[in-house]
Amino acid sequence: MRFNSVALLTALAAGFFSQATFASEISNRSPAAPAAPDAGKGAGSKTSSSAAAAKTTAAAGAGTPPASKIIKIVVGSPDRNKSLVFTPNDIKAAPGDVLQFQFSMINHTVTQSTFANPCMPIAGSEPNAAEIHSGFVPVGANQTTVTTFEVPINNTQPMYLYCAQGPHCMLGMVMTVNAAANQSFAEYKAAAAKATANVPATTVKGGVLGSIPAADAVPPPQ
Ligand SMILES: *[C@@H]1O[C@H](CO)[C@@H](O)[C@H](O)[C@H]1NC(C)=O
Ligand SMILES: *[C@@H]1O[C@H](CO)[C@@H](O)[C@H](O)[C@H]1NC(C)=O
Ligand SMILES: *[C@@H]1O[C@H](CO)[C@@H](O)[C@H](O)[C@H]1NC(C)=O
Ligand SMILES: *[C@@H]1O[C@H](CO)[C@@H](O)[C@H](O)[C@H]1NC(C)=O
Ligand SMILES: *[C@@H]1O[C@H](CO)[C@@H](O)[C@H](O)[C@H]1NC(C)=O
Ligand SMILES: [Cu+2]
Repeated sequence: MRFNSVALLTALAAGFFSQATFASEISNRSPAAPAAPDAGKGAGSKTSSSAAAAKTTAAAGAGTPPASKIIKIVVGSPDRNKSLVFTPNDIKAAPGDVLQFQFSMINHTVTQSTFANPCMPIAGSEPNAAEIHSGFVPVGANQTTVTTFEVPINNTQPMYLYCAQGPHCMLGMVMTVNAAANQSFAEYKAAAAKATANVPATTVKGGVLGSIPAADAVPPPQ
């Protein structure tokens, strides 16, 4: 555990982002949204172990393709009142790149769906697909580390990703990687807004959980 006790974790989670604030954020975004989940209940059992590998980009010689890069994605936003987003949320990535999701606030997931069935795990639509799911990553107040989920990119196939917490997917907490022109981020987000359920995947898959010092995360916690 990253925390001293379940009680401390629960207190931190509740104090960090109160129900009132959460409800107000939800209502600002969508009056018709389902009720917010109980932010303070339960305790995550995630054991974020070793620090993420300090990846360095490979030295690129003349004439070689661009070096692979780490693409940092904040699961949230610097503006906590508009934090139910991925930042950035519509990206291009090349084979060899690594998506580094940084869980800086609240209690989110990054989970893969198909374009056609947003807010649903991809395995429900394509049982043999590679699947991305970070699991729920709660963040306590004043945490000195930020949990990361690193996903290596193997091809240029479009990926459609969402947060499976409460109604976050319907509220626009979605993102695309190499989205097709005719299956764009905007179209995916619009389809997600009409989803009737937000379903997490069952197993952490497709990436590696780790942690980095909070001071190294973008944006640094306030
Ligand atoms: C995070 O969210 C999940 C799903 O709603 C919940 O089961 C878990 O208890 C939450 N963790 C914390 C610490 O609030
Ligand atoms: C964020 O929301 C809180 C609660 O609704 C409000 O008091 C505060 O002024 C807001 N901050 C900004 C920058 O809008
Ligand atoms: C977090 O830090 C702030 C500012 O230093 C402090 O006021 C607050 O009590 C701390 N919260 C917890 C749960 O430690
Ligand atoms: C999107 O365009 C590609 C070709 O560029 C085509 O194969 C595919 O069927 C199109 N998808 C939709 C949903 O129109
Ligand atoms: C790329 O391949 C690795 C190793 O099989 C896998 O863990 C990862 O999830 C794959 N990336 C994507 C985006 O599917
Ligand atoms: Cu979320």
